[in-house]
Amino acid sequence: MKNWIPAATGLVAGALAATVFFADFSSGPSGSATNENANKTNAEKVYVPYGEHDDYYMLSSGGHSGQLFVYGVPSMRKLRTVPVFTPDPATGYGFDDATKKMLGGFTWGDFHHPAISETDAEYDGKFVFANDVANNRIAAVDLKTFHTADIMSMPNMGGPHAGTFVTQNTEYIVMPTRFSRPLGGDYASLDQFEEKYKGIVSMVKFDQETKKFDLGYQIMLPPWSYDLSDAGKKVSGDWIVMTTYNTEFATTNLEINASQNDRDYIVLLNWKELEKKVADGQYEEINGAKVIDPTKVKGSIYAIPVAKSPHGVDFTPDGTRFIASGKLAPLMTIFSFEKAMEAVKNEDFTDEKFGIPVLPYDKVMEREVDPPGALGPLHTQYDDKGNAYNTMFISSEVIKWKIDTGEIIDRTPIHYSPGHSSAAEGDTASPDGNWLVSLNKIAKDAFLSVGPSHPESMELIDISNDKMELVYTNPVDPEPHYAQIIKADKIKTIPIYEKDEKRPNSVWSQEDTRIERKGNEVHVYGIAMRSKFIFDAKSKRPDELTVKQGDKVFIHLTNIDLDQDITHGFGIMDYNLNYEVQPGQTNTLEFTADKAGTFPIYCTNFCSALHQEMSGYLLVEPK
Ligand code: CUK
Ligand code: CUA
Repeated sequence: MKNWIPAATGLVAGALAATVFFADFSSGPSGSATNENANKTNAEKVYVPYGEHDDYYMLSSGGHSGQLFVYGVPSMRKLRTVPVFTPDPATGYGFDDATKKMLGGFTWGDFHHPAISETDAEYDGKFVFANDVANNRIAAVDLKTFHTADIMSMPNMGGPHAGTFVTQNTEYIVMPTRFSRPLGGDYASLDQFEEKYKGIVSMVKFDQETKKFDLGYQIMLPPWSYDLSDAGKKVSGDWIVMTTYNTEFATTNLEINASQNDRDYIVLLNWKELEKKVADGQYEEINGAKVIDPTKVKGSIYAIPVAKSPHGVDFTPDGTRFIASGKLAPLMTIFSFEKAMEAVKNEDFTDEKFGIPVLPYDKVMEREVDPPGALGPLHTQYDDKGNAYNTMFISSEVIKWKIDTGEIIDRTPIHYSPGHSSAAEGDTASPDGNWLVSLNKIAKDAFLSVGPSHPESMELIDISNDKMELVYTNPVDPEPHYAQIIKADKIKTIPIYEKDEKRPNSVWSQEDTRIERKGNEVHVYGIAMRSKFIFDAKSKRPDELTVKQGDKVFIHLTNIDLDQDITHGFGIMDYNLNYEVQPGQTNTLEFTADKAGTFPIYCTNFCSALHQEMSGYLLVEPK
C-alpha cells in the first residue's frame, strides 16, 4: 500500500514511549545531515516525549462544524476544539449571555479558511480570523485565551468563501463572496442575474484593543463566483488577488454550464487606493456599507484571464508572483506581479468587463506548469528554498516544483484527494520549509471503519529534503478545509484571567455573594470555588437558589480559584443549560424559570477530589 507503513510506526513509537532505541521502519531519511530530522526514523520525527511540547500549533478550520480545531505539529495530536460559529455544551459557548449574543441565534456555521494576524507579512500569533460561508459572518479568536472574541455579520454578501485572509499588517481582513446575489439578499428573479446580482468583497477592520470588528468598505464586482484569494506581500503588499468561476453567468446546473469558457478571470485590486477613494467619498451607502462600484469609480481593479475554473491563487513568499491552480485545466499558472503592474501603467488592456479593464494574458503570465498525468490542482504552499507544493485533488498527490523554472522535483501519493495543504509558516514571507500537512477529503481504507461515512484525514509530510517523505497520517473531524501552522513560541496564552474587582457583576469574596430581586428579575452574584457554589453566604443554605415560576434569572458566576486549569462548570438539570467559568473569569447565564419544580445544579467540569460534591439546588416555586 504505497507509502503506508510510516503511519503504523507512529503507533509503535507511542508504545515504546521513552526508550532510546527505535528500529528504522521507514524507508530512511535522505538528503542533508544539517536538518535536525536528518537521522531520525519517521516514528521519531512525530514522537514528542512527555514533558516536551510540539514545535508548532496548527489552527485548522472545522468546516460545517463551525469550530476551530487546534493540533500540535509534528505529533498531530489534537489539543482543543475552540467553538466559533456554533454552540458547544462542553464549554458552555453559546449558553452564557455574552457568547449567546455573539452567535445571534445561529446554530451552525461553515468555517473554511483560518487566517492568523500578521505583522510585516509574518504571523504574529495574536488572533486568528474565521469565515462563515453559510451565514456571512466573520469571527476573531483571541490566541491569548483561545476564545472567540467577536463575531460580525456582513451585509450584502453571498457567502464569504474566498476569505479570510489578512493584508500584511492586518490592516484588513478580506472576505470575498462566493455566490453572487442581489444586494441585501433582496428578491430578484434568476432571469435578471446579469443586471441584478452582484459579487461583493468585504474589507473588514479589527481593533486589537477593543477586540471588535468594523466593516471598512465593500467592493462591488461582476456577478461571477469567487473562489479563493490572497493578499500580496512586500512589493505587492497593497494588492489582493482572487479567482473567479462561472463567468458564464450560469444560473442552473453549474457543473456543466459554469465550465463552458476556456478562461475565467483573476481579479487583482489595490486595497490601499480603494481605501483612499472611500475616504474621498467615492462610494454609495448600501445597507449600512460603503460600497465602491467599478462601473462608476475607475481604476484600482483589474482582471486577468486564467485557465478555466481556477480554484486557489497564492502569492509567493516574496510577493513577486501569484500562482493560480486550475481545477478543470490541470495547470499551475504563474503570473508576474511586475508584468501586471507594467500592463496597468501602460493601460495595456484587451477588454473591459463591468467597468474592469482586462490585462493581456500572454504578457502577464510567466509560465504554465503542467505535470504529466497530474489532475485537479487546488492550492499552493511554499518552503524556504524557492519551491511550491501543489495539492492534486483528482490524482491524489502533492507535487513539489521549482517556482523559478517550473521544474518538477518530486511527487508523493496522498490518501486521498487532498484539498489544501498547509506548510509551517506557509503563508508568511518566510516559510520554515520543514513540514507540510496535506488536508484530505477522503480516507477510504486508511482507518478502522466507523460506518459508511469515514473520517477526513491529515497527512504529515517531511519537506526538509529534496524528496518529500510521508511521515504520519491521522483521522480528523470534518472538515479540514484549511489550516495555518505557526511556531509555538509565537502564541502566548495567559495562565488565568486576572482578578479584576471592577469587572461588572464579579464577586471575589464570600461575604459579597448575594441574591437580589428587582421585580420579576432575580440576580445571583455567586462564586464557584473548589468545591462549592456560593450564591449567598449569609443564607442557611448558600448553594440553594429559590425563585418563582416565570422569574427571569441571571446567574453571575465568578471562578475565584486563581489557579491554572481549574475550570468550573454549571449545569442545571432539565433546563438544557450548562456553562463554564475558567479561573478568574465571570460569566452570566440568563434564563426564564418557566418550569416549576426541584432541579439539581452541579459542576460539570472535573475540578477536585470533591467535584462530585460541588452541587446545589434550583427550586422553582409554582405560580
Ligand atoms: S476550499 Cu479549496 S479545498 Cu473552501 Cu479552501 Cu476546500
Ligand atoms: Cu467545580 Cu467540578
